[in-house]
Amino acid sequence: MSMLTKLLLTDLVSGVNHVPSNYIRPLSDRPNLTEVGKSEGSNLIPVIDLQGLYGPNHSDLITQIGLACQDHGFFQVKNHGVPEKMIENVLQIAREFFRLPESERLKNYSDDPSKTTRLSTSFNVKTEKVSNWRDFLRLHCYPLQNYVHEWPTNPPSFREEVAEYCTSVRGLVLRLLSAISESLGLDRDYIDKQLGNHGQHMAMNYYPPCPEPELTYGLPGHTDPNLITILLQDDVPGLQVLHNGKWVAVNPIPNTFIINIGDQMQVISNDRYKSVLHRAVVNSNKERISIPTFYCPSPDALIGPAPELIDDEDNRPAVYRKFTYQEFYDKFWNRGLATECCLDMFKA
Ligand SMILES: *[C@@H]1O[C@H](CO)[C@@H](O)[C@H](O)[C@H]1NC(C)=O
Ligand SMILES: *[C@@H]1O[C@H](CO)[C@@H](O)[C@H](O)[C@H]1NC(C)=O
Ligand SMILES: *[C@@H]1O[C@H](CO)[C@@H](O)[C@H](O)[C@H]1NC(C)=O
Ligand SMILES: O=C(O)CCC(=O)C(=O)O
Repeated sequence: MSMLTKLLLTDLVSGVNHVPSNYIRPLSDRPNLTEVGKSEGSNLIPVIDLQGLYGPNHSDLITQIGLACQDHGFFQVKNHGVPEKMIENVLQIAREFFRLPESERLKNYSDDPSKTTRLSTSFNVKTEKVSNWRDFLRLHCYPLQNYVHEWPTNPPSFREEVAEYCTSVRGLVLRLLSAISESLGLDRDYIDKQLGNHGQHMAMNYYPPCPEPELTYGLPGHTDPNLITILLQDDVPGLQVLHNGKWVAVNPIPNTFIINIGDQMQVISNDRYKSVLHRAVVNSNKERISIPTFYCPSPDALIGPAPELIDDEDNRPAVYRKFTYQEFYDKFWNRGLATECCLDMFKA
């Protein structure tokens, strides 16, 4: 048996007709794939055109962004400034990486979440009871020069192309942080200044086709522990967001990023903006790739509600105590993607 054991899902699944038992969720915890709404009408995850951010419609755009953060915790952006070619390239590189021979991919395998560059599977194989239908390559990418030398060298253009993508996405993040600060009535550089030296991580998620997608998840419902996430998905649906108690599918729109508020933004905004549950489901026909960029404080940064958003007389006391991002992040990885929000452990 041990000779057949595979570290990565990608190498385990070719040719299986059934989901192996360790991927099967208990009955009460399976995705009901027929009960999912579409992102349209009153479920609509807003699509915001960032072109308007620097023109006469500036304040209108700030209002739209603020409402999306408050009501959905999610929005989509177009005219975001990241070149289309760069987006195509990074998706193609991820696709090629997961197609490399097992021995080549395994050069980067690790099940230790504290490693800054690693290929792994599921979520946290050391702590979880049920596995998830996903392999992922996780990279730290800011400051770039501290990490690029750890990245894969195969495909040969990996380091160069992914580095360019990371830098471009970081520019988008900084523009969004300024807009979000403004939408909260804070100085435009307020959030930027709370993040210490800043951190940027990225995942390349690979979800192979699954023979029985109703039994398992690519990723079960979770909120993101970081500040803000910039998600790129390929053209295969799979992302679902919880809105008004219902799961809503956010189907791909070409050349559009999905932005979601993470736990740290919920804290800084003193609960005005919401870090919302989302999940990835799998399908029986097609592999799916998604590439989230997780922007975060540096580990030593002290995070807490913005003083301007606390008012003890006006029924807005501080909802959270202050903590370092390191403390939060350790709790997140050790807890194993439980749906109950990690944030509850940091209430004032
Ligand atoms: C899924 O949801 C539909 C619609 O609400 C319901 O009819 C069906 O019984 C549910 N399926 C399962 C397996 O729970
Ligand atoms: C500003 O917004 C209005 C209404 O949404 C739109 O018609 C107009 O084209 C926008 N102007 C610019 C410069 O984007
Ligand atoms: C990842 O793999 C590349 C080869 O593609 C190697 O040069 C690099 O050192 C590996 N990084 C880690 C952290 O194992
Ligand atoms: O694959 C997706 O669309 C969602 C990915 C995600 O939520 C994550 O990596 O945390």
